[in-house]
Amino acid sequence: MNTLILVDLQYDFMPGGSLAVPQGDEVVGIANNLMPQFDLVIATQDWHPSDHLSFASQHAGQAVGDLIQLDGLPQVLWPDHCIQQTPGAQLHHSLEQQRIQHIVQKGTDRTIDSYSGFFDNGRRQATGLGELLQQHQVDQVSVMGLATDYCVKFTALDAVRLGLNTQLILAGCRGVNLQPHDVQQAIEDMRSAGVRILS
Ligand code: VGL
Ligand code: ZN
Repeated sequence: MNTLILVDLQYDFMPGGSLAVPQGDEVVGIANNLMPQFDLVIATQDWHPSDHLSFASQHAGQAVGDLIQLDGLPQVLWPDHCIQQTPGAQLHHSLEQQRIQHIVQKGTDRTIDSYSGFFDNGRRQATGLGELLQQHQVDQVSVMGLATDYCVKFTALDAVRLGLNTQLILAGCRGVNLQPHDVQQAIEDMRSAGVRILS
């Protein structure tokens, strides 16, 4: 099974969204062009409760971009984003959703963030994506979406750790770059972990 994983193609990560990734909207058309080449297409969806503890708004005296400790894990604080049932959490309307067989939601536990589509950041709970791929006997995945330096990176790294042959479709990714070289570092981290970078 040749599988495409589309990471977080949601309005809050698009220009105008609350956690906008520069040029994030450019990858929607790339996803549409690629989907017909795959046997299985899965999308992840960041899906937070409104009081999620990754939101700066939940921490008095803290600002967006601050780094805190959350239940023993480092946590960057974000603007409120991808709140369940809100327009910002919806997948972009131009994305051809009839080609997507499964949507995997993540970040639903208030107390822990989940960048990877497979596990939360503490690897305490699985989302079901790993089992889903196993059921479909997937051994090869291609990953693209938003954002390169967060959810794409951790999804690709977990895919490799689970033994999947993993490719990053670089043209289909855009990053946040909270620090100037975060995207470049993320690409290096993925490459050295064994992700094949397609450019
Ligand atoms: C993401 C930050 C917070 C992402 C999700 O999709 O990369 N980044 N939540
Ligand atoms: Zn999030």
